Amino acid sequence: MRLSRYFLPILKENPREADIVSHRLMLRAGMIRQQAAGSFSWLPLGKRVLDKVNAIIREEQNRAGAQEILMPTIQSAELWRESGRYDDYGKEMLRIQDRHERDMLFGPTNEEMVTDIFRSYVKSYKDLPLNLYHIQWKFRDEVRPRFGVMRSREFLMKDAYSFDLDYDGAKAAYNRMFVSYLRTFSRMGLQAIPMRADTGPIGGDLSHEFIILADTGESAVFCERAYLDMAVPGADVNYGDDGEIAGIVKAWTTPYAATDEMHDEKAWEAAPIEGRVSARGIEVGHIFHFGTKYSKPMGAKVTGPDGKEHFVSMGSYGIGPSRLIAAIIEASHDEAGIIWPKAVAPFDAVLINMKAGDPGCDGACARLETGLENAGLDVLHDDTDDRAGAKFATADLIGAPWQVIVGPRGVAAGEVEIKNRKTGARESLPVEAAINRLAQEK
Ligand code: 5CA
Repeated sequence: MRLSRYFLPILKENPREADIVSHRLMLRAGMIRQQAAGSFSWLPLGKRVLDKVNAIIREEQNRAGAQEILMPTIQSAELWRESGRYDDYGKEMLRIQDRHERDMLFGPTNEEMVTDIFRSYVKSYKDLPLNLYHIQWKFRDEVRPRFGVMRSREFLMKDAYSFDLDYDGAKAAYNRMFVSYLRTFSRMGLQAIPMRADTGPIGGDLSHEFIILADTGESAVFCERAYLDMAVPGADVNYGDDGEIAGIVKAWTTPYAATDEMHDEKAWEAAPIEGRVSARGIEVGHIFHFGTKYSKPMGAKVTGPDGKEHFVSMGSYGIGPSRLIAAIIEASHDEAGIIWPKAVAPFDAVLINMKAGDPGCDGACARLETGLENAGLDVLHDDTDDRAGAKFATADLIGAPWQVIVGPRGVAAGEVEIKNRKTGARESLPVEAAINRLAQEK
């Protein structure tokens, strides 16, 4: 991709409306644009990151046995009257009427709709377990939308919903999602800690929030340091083995970890004092078991092996991909800009032509661009005639893991420079060697 053709509206000045670093950097790097309070467009650079984040979420949901669907954003109030939540949800729900004056709403979540899908088709325990998810826009009329995409009104959510015959089945489904969340966040370079959490308007009796520790986080959290050294299960984890999965969940729920609302001072004081971390955190995922809260009022039941009808036991499992991107930036940046973890970087490398128009530099850049792309890397080629200083600042700001710097002196000596964005380490090497090196690092 040539930067001269790429829509990358970089801001030189710090935007005044941004209070936290992720919001500031997302605006400055031309990733997002605010359209109204708490509502954002995703520009090309931001959309690339969003797609990478969603791809990881999908892979890990599918690996854990969930199946992707896509439900509408606009829902009928009728369904929500069945569960009783139409009145309960309050002002956060955006209520709409269509031309026939039918009550509609912009979905803040999808428990009712997915329960309706389930009850229309599934009648026997033999079709269980079932877990359906989608990645879809939600709207919540937050009192205080703030911090950019961290707490917005319209935001993307991956929401999964599990259906099981009984509590044991539902607990196994909950555990599978728990483990898939550990893998999902870790693949994005994040250390997410599962914490006992309040269930709020979703309801139920068992719930964990997945929290990234960060000073700018909205929640006060309490956990043991032990979490910071725990190994996340590998891709070979066996989701078909309920015992193995339950073992992982046990290990990850044994040290103390709770959000403010669920904090238990007594249990906390029982933990060794030097291991206690009292911090702030960003909630990037939230999982719930709520049993028959929706299946009972909405009549979602199956025939069990005993020949009798059972209301299915359900859970729901959310991740906020848009918030996640802000959380990744909060966790990984420096003075100069964003430092993307490899797995979610919008580009693998920025190729900087220090003297566009110089035949030697142009030729080396063309070879590098083709070579790197053939090796499977996404490259942003800065072919503009900006000053070198501005080019370096842009490359640092948008935070691709590698920069390849091509200048007339290096080219005369047959070499280009590569720079690691995270460590700042630089190395000079011939074009072919640079291509091989970055291909290996990918
Ligand atoms: N139906 C359940 C689980 S699918 C649910 O709605 N859970 S939730 O309310 O906890 O939201 C799930 C995730 O969406 C949160 O963990 C968070 O990452 C994200 N999220 C929630 N509200 C916002 C918001 N206002 N802005 C950005 N992301 C949000």
